[in-house]
Amino acid sequence: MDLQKDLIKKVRKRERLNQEEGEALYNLDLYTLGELADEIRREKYAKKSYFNINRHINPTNVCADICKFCAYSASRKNPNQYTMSHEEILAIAKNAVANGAKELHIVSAHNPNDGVEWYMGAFRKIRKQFPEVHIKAMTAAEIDFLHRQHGLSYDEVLDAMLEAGVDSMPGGGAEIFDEKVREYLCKGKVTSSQWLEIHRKWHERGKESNATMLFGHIESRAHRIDHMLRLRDLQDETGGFNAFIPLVYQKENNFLKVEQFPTGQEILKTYAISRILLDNIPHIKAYWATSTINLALIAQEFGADDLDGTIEKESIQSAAGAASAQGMKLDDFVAMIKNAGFTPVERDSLYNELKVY
Ligand code: V47
Repeated sequence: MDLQKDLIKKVRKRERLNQEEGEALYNLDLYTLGELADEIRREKYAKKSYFNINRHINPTNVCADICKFCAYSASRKNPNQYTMSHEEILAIAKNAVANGAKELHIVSAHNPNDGVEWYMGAFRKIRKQFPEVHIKAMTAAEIDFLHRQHGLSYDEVLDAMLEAGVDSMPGGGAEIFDEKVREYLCKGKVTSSQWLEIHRKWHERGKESNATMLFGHIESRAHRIDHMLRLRDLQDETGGFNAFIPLVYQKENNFLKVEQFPTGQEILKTYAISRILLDNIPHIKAYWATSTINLALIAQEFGADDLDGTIEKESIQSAAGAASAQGMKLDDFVAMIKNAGFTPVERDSLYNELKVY
């Protein structure tokens, strides 16, 4: 009991916690943990909850890599392969911008049939046609794939992205950093140290990115804490991460056999702990596509200050069972945040406030 009291005191004094203390946070009851995370959240953002008007575009599902948790990749359980042409991507972008999207979140599978120019050419054309839109594109996993497939160095891929007009990097491909779990989940894909190296290099170019963590499958609580602390270490060096996004594992149509799924309580604890541990990453995003919108709304009381966005269409998590295929209407989104007692704030991709509702 004394140990728990000491831990609570330490959090209230805003002292940094280590691996062991991070794990011990899970032993606090949900309400105490929520209160601690909420105190930090209020200190930073009061009752504001951020979101943006964005469109997810997933231009191909053909993938050379095999991740057991993935239901989106066409080379596994999904027989419906597709690869969009630049014209198709541009048409989606045009429609999205006309509907008010300020950010295009573009993430692809690792398609061995497409060259570097298929990726970069699409960004360049979007940039030319829609100079105002924020292009958030290319996970570290995709960058590593282009490096492996086409012999480019990470620097060369990152410079090509800059030249093509990419503004920021999404946080995908991080999964779980623990090497053993990672090898079982997605052997052959970008390693943990490579994922961190790529983000470091992007930050060194003065650019920002996000970081995800896929949880609720075969990982332990200790693995989650380890994942967060590796991100905290890099953030100490570069300061380039905007948001941490815990992605709740979706179980349909894939090859990962999971016996026990996290309870709502475990998911909320994980949001709260990330808020407490990641004292140097400004935003904690409850990505409603994987947490469900109801839990994302509650997560606002457990440290989360961001709900991603309206999404419009999404193919990766929805392939694995999430209810995000058609996105969310702006009015509904705003009303739900308000009804939950928070102030919806539309932001741009780098968290400048655009409109307070
Ligand atoms: O890295 C794949 C995940 C990620 C499943 O940066 C799954 O703002 C749950 O990176 N269950 C891609 N998740 C999505 C992503 C993202 C999403 C929202 C916002 C941002 C951001 C980034 O999707 C992959 C992988 O971890 N994923 N399969 C699944 N079955």
